[in-house]
Amino acid sequence: MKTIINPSRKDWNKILERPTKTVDDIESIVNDVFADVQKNGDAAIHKYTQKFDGISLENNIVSVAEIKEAITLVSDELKQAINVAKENITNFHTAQKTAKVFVETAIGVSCWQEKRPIQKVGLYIPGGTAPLFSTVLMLAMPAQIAGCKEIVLCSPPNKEGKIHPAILYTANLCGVTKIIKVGGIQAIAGYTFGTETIPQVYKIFGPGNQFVTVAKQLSTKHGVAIDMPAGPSELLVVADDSANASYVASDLLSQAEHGADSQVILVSTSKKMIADVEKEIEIQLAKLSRVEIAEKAIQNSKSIFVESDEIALELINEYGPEHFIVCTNNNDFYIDNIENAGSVFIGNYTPESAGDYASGTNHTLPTNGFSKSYSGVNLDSFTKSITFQKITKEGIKTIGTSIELMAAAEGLDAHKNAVSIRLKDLN
Ligand code: HSO
Ligand code: ZN
Repeated sequence: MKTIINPSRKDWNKILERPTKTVDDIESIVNDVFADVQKNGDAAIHKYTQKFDGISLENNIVSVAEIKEAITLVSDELKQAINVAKENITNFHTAQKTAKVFVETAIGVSCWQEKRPIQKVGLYIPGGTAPLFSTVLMLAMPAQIAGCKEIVLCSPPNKEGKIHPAILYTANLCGVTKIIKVGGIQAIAGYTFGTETIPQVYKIFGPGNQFVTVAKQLSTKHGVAIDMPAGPSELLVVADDSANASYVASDLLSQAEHGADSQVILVSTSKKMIADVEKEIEIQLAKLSRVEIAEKAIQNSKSIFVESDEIALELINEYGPEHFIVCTNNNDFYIDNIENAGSVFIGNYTPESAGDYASGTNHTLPTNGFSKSYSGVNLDSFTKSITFQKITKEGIKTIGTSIELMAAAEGLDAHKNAVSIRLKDLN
C-alpha cells in the first residue's frame, strides 16, 4: 500500500482516482453481439457461448434434473448457512415495504402513490473464479418479496456446460422462475431483445466484468433499465487507535481478493495504526489462497494519514466508497455526517464480509463514486411507483380556474378546454 501523509486538498482528486481501463474496443464488440442477437436470437446466443465460453450447448435452459442434482451436491452445512443469510435478508428487505401515500391536496382532490413490482427482471450472476451464489440471494430475495412475476437468472456455463451447484441451489430456493446457461454480453443482449429461450426483461440486475458492464449500459439505450453502473469492488476503512489493526487488515484484504482491480483505502488519524495495519496485511496476505489477486489490488491501494476526523470525513465524502468501515473513538461523528457511501459498517465486530453474506443488508452497491447519486439494491429497486388522482365535482371547481389560467398562459387551448367544458356543466 502506498502511504500518503497529510495530502493537500488540491491533490485529493488524483489520490482518490479509481484504477480505470479504456473501453473503446469493448464497445465495438458489444455493439456487434447486440446486433447479432437482435437479428438471430438463439442461434447467435449459441455461437457466442461456443466462442467465449468454449462450450456448445444443445439446450441452455437448466432442467429440473439439474436442479435436483445441485440440491444433492450442496452440503447440509452450507444449506443451513444459506438459510441463515436468507432469513436475515428477507427480514430486512420485507421491512422496506412502505404503505401507500395518500393526500387530499385540496378539497375534493385526492392524490395517492402506490408501488407495483417490476413484472420481469433479469438477474446476472458472473462465472469467473468465485461462484457468487450470495449475489443470487441479494437479488432474487428482494425480487420475490417485491412480487416480481418473472425472475430470470443467466449465468455462464463452465467448460463442462454446468453452472456451480450452489448457484443453482440458491436460485431454486429463492424463487427464480427460469435459469439459463448463458453469460457475458450475449446474456445481456438476450435480456434486452428476448430470444426463443431468453425472455426479454424490463430491468437487469447484477455484477459482471467490463464486457457485461458495457453491455448493461447499452441495454438502457434499448429501453431496458439497469440496477446501476457497476465497477470493481472497493472498501474504505477509517480507523484510529481504538481499532484492531489485524481486524482492519483482514477487512481490507477481504475486498482486495475480489479482483486485481479492486481498491481498498485506509484513512487514519494515527500513524501508528497505519504502520500496524500495513504490517498485518503482509502477514495475512501471504496466507491467502487468492494471494496473487489480492496482492495486485493492494498495490493499487492507499493508506492516508490526516490530522483530524473532520478532514477524514471530508475526504471520505469526496471519495464516496462502496463499503465504508468506521472503527474510531468518534464513530457517531462519522455515522451522522457521512453523505456518500453504499453501505456502512460500524465498530470492531462488523466486518464487511457480514454485509456481503448474512447481516441482511444488500451487497449490490454503487462503486466508482456512484454512491454520490445511486442507492444500493434494495426493495425499491424491484418496484416502481404509480401515482393516482381522483377529483370530485367540488374538487374540479376548487382547482379548475388555476388549471385554465396556466394552460392559457402556456398557449395550450385544448388543455384549458378540458377543464372549461366540465366547469360549464357544473355552473
Ligand atoms: N463484496 C462484493 C460482494 C460479495 N462478496 C459477494 C463476496 N461475495 C461486492 O460488494
Ligand atoms: Zn465481497
